[in-house]
Amino acid sequence: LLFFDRPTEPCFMQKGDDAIFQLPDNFYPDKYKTVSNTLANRFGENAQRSIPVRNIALPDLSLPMQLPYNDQFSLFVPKHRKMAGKLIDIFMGMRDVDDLQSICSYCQMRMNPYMFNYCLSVAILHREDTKGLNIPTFAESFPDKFMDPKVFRRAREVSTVVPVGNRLPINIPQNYTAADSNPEQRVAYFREDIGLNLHHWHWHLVYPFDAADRAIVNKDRRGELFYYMHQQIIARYSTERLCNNLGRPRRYNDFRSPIEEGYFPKLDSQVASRAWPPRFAGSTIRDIDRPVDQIKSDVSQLEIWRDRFLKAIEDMAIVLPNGRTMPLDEETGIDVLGNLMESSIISRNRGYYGDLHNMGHVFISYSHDPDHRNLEQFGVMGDSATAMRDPVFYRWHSYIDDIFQLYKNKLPPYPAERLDFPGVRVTSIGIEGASGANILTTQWEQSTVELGRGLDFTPRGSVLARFTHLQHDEFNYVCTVTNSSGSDLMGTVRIFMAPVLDEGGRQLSFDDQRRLMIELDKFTEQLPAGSRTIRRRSLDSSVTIPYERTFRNQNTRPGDPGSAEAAEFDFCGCGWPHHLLIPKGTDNGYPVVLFAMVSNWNDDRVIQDLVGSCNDAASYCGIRDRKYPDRRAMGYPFDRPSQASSINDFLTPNMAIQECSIRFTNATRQRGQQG
Ligand code: CUO
Repeated sequence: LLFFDRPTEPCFMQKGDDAIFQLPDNFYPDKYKTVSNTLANRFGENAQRSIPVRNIALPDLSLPMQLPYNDQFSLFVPKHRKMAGKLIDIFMGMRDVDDLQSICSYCQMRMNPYMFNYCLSVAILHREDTKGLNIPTFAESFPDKFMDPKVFRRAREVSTVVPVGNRLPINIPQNYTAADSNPEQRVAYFREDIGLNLHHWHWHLVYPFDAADRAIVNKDRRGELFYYMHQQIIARYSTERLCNNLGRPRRYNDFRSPIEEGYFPKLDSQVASRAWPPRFAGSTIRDIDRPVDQIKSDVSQLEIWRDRFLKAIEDMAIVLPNGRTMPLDEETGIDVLGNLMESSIISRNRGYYGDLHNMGHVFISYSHDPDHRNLEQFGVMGDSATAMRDPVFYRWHSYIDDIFQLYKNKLPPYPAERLDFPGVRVTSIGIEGASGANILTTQWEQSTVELGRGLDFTPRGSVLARFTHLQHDEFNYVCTVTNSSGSDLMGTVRIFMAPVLDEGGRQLSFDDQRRLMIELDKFTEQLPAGSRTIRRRSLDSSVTIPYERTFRNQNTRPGDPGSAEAAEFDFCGCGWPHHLLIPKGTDNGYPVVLFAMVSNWNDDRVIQDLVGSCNDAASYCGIRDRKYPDRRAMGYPFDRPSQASSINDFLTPNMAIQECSIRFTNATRQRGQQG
C-alpha cells in the first residue's frame, strides 16, 4: 500500500512517512545507479521500517513501458487500455505478495504513475491474497485530478514552512471554474464534487472493461449495471438542473454539430506538468489521427456504430461475429446491450458494434487537438476521475441512455401482477425530517481532505485542504404496511424520488417523471401478519457510502489494523457519496414526489451468502464477488414504459407516494456541526 503514497517519489525514499524499500542493485533505474549505495542510507535515516525487496526475474514489461512517464493516462484510449491490461495481468500473475512487492518496486520508478496506480488498484482488488487491503482514496494519491492547482503551491509552502501540528487547512474556493454569468456554473457544485468524481472513478475501477483475465471484467450483470448506474447519474443531474432553473441535459446526438457548452477545467496534472486542456464553446468533434496514441478514427465511424445499435434495437436482435443473430430478450437484453455499448471485452461483437461509448469520450476529449499538431493531451472527458466535471459528460450520457431507453421502450409495460404483492398494502410513506414532516433540508458543508499523501518531493506530514460541498440533514423514512395475507411475509422496500414539475413549471408527464426517478434506498423487511410501521434511517441507504468512506478518515493510515473502516475498503469505496443523496432543492422548497413500493421478496431474492462482503452501496455498485442482490431489472419498477398517465395511475396497493419538498439554506456549516 505504500506504493500509493507520493506517486512520483521513488520507492527507496521514505514512503508513508516511515518506511523505506531496500532494493536489489539491478532495480535502480540508470539515473540513480551511480548513487544507489548511498541512497538507501540517506533516505532511511528516519525510517522506522526497512522493507527488503526480493530480487525476481522480471517479466516482459515492454508494452506498458511504452507510455511515457509524464504523460496522461486514459482508460478510454484503446492503446492505453492494452498497456494497462498487460500490466494488470503481470500484477495478477505474481506468485505471492512478496513477488508483487518486487515487481511494484521495479515498476513504480519507471511506469507512468497514473497507469501504475490504476493497475495496482485493480490487482489488489482482484487478487485473493490482497483482497482485504484498504487502497487509499484516489483523491489523496492524485489530488491534482480533483482540485484547483493553486492549492498545491500553498500546500508546498505550508509543508515546508509550518511544522506539523500548526498547519491550518488550505481553502479550496467553491465555484472557481467559471463566472456566475455562465448558467452551467449553477450546477458546478455537483459536477465538480470531489466525492462524486471519486465514485465514478471507483465504479470504473471495480468494473474495468479490459483485462486478459475475463473474470475481472465478466461480473454479474455488469452491462446492465453500466446502463443503470449512468442512467441514475443522468436522472440525478437532471434533477439538480431543474432545482437550479436549468433545463434537463440535451442529448449529444448530432456528432456534426458544435457542442455549445465549453469547459475550462483549471486543473493541472502534477505528473505531466501540464494544464488540462479546455474545450471552447462551439467546438465540434473531428476525425482523429494521433499516431502517438495509435488512434485513427473518423467521426463517421461513431455514426456507423450508432446506426448498428439502432438497427439492433429495431430488430430486437444483434448480429454475432459468425453472422447469426441473437435476440435481445426481456431478461438479458439490457445486459448484452450494455456490454456492447460501453464497450468491454465481453461485448458479443466488438468488431461490428465497435466501441461507441468509450470512443465518444475519446472524440470529445480530443476535439481541441485531433491530429496532435499542438502536442496537447486529452481533456477531462478522457479520464473517469475527471469526466463528470464537464457539462458535455451529461449530454453524451443522456444520449447513451436514450439508446438504452429505445430498447426498454420495446418491452411490454409491467402488467399489474408483476407489480402487485397480493395481501400487502403500503398505506403511507413519509419523511421525518429535521424541519418537520415531509420536508428535506440541505445546505453547504465544509470538510477536509488530506493532501500530504499526494505531495511528492516535499517535507512530510499532513496537509489538509478544506472544500465545500452540498449536504442534507439526515432523516427517516416512515412507511406503514399492512399484511392481510394471514401469514408472515418478506418484502423488499424500494424507495425513489422524482421531480414533479418540468423546466417550464408544468406537471411532468409520467413517462418523463419515471425516467427522472432516483433511487434512494432498497432493503428487505419482515412483514408479520397485521400492520407495522417501518422506520429507516437515511444514513443506511443502499445507494450511498458514508462520508468517511468517500474521503477516508484522515487519522487512519492504509492497512492500519485499528482503522475505523472495515477491511475491503477497495470495493466498498464504490458508492454514491452520501452528501449527494438528496438533490439541492430551492430556497422556497422544491417539490418532489417520494415513492415507496414493497415487492415480494420471493420474486426478488438472490440466494447467496453475504457474510463479510461489502454490500452497503449495492444499488449502483453491486456486491464484490457476488451476484447483484436483486433479481428484478435494475430500476424496477420504473425501467419500463407504462400506460399510466400519472404516478397515481401507476400505483398498485403495495405502493404509496407522498409529496415532499427540499428546502435549501444558503449557509455553510463545518463537518460535525449539527444543522
Ligand atoms: Cu462512466 Cu462514460 O462511463 O463515463
